[in-house]
Amino acid sequence: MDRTFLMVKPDGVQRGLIGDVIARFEKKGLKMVAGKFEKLPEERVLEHYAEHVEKPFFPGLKSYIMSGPCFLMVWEGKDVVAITRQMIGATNPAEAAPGTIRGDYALEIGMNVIHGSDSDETAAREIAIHFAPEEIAPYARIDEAFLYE
Ligand code: IDP
Ligand code: MG
Repeated sequence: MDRTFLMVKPDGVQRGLIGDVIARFEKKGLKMVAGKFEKLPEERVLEHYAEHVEKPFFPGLKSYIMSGPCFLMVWEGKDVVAITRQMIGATNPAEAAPGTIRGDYALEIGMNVIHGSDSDETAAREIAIHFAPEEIAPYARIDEAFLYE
C-alpha cells in the first residue's frame, strides 16, 4: 500500500487543528499507521527541508518549524500522496482552494498548517527521517471492503 508523511506544523498545533486534520484524512478512508507529537531537532529539520536550505526563506522556515511541537504521521492508502496533497491544497494558503486544509484554515505561506510529501520518493525519504520502522504499525481497517473495489 502507498504511504506518505504528513505533519501538522506548530501553527496547526497551537490553533487546535490536529483533530480536524486527522478527521479529514480518516473520513476520506486513508489510514494512519504511525503518529507522534514532537518538537523537531535541528538536524532533522535540515534533512527534511534539504531542498530548501539555500533559499532566502529558509531561516524563517526553520525557526517557525522549531518554534513548538509538531504532530508527525505516516498514512497509508491507494494513491495517498496525490490524494493528501490535493486535500492539503496549494503551498500559499491565499491560493489554496476552499475545502482544502490550507484553503480553509490559513492566510499566509509562512504558516500553512501542514506538511505533506510531494511524491512517493519524497515520502519514503521523509518517513525514514522521522520514524524508525518499529514505530509504524500496519493493520487492516474493517471498512476497507467498502473503500477498495
Ligand atoms: P509544500 O509545503 O507545499 O510542499 P514547499 O515549496 O516544499 O511547499 O515549501 C516548504 C515549506 O516552506 C512551505 O510549506 C512553507 O511553509 C515554506 N515556504 C515555501 N515557500 C516560502 C516562501 O516563499 N516564504 C516563506 N515560506 C515558504
Ligand atoms: Mg514540499
